[in-house]
Amino acid sequence: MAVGQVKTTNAFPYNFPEEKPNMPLSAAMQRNYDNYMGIRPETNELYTQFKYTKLKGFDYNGGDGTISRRDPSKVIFANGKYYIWYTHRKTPVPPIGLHRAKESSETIPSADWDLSDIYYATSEDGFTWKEQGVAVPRPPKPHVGHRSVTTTDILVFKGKYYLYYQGFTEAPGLNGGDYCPVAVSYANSPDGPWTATNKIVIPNGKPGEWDQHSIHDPFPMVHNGKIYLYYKSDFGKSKTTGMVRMHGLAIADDPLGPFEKHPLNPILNSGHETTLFPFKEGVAAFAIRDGNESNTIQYAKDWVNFEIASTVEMMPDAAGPFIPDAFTNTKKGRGITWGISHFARPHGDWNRNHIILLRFDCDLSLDVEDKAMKKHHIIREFETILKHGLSGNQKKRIAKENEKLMRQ
Ligand code: AAL
Repeated sequence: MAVGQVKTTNAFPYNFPEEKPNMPLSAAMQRNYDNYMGIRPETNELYTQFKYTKLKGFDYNGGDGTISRRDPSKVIFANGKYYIWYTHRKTPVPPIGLHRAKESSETIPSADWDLSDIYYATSEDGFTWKEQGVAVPRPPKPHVGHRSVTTTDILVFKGKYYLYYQGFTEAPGLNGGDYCPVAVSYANSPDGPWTATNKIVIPNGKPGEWDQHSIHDPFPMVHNGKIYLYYKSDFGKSKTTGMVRMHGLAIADDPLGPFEKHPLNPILNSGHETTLFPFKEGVAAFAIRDGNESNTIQYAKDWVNFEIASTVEMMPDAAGPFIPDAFTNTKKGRGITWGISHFARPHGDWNRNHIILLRFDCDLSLDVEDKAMKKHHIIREFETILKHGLSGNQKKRIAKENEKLMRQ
């Protein structure tokens, strides 16, 4: 062969074939055709960017850490307006931290979600909100949740409203991390009044089981005429590693239970708070922040066995999307375009620790075609990169490695 000539047989074409070509393909190319809803992010219905907007209408006492709003429910539309429910903490002092839980009291919170009640707010545009006050307060002792009721989510089923939430009977952190099962309250209207069952509806696992300490972030939807409630648990802490966070599923015929935990739990190996929505015949889930597959959106055709559907950036924390078909028992989920999420320590100061609610927008919808949301690569500020600088110890380690090489 002459110099400069390349021997190619059957090279992959320059014009990207929309269909999987009939030719030998690498594992990566097989995956690109087989595993995603589009062969590039622009055509992948489960790929999106996220845009953020500050909400109007909430006061945080100048951000001094005495008021927190976090872990919003999904958004629902009822009575001509949008509704959200969320954890609301108003304490004389900011939280002292999980590691100092023993110093907490009836007025001094350990974690940001300690000593909290469930509040709600309404809006006509999703940007300006009016806080309506408490929906579910902490019940009196000894009922589940008397220490704190937090991290709620809403279900609408056969004309009734149900709020599921974490019920604490001790300060978070007292026994390492959180210790909480899930409780439920119900009402005939989203404005209440709410009746607390004062019973545990999703219990912690038995000692030794993965979800023995916490049932976090309950997230109910309706599928196959049943309540499909996804949740997260923290587990697997060892001497050298932190907690693992994975998600499970519990299913019931009746919103008040009994709920049966799925035998394949955990069903999502990554993620922190739960965010899901019906999509086509299946369900899509956000895997944010933690785990081998964090920063992905995943899809389970059968609502149980999830596969990675896209890799995304800057995902919303604790997102509660507006999901018009969350409770319609749909087999043709249409997806989502916005919701409410939260942002921790907007000022970056642990001594004034609190969380604020925030709006996110995206295009994970079969009904919207927003090209700007399908762009890839977020341009980061130089300052952000510099904040992730090397520590003193890392610099010392590098100096040692250099020295070792020089001596050779
Ligand atoms: C989160 C959630 C749960 C945890 C705590 C408050 O964001 O996973 O709600 O208990 O942190």
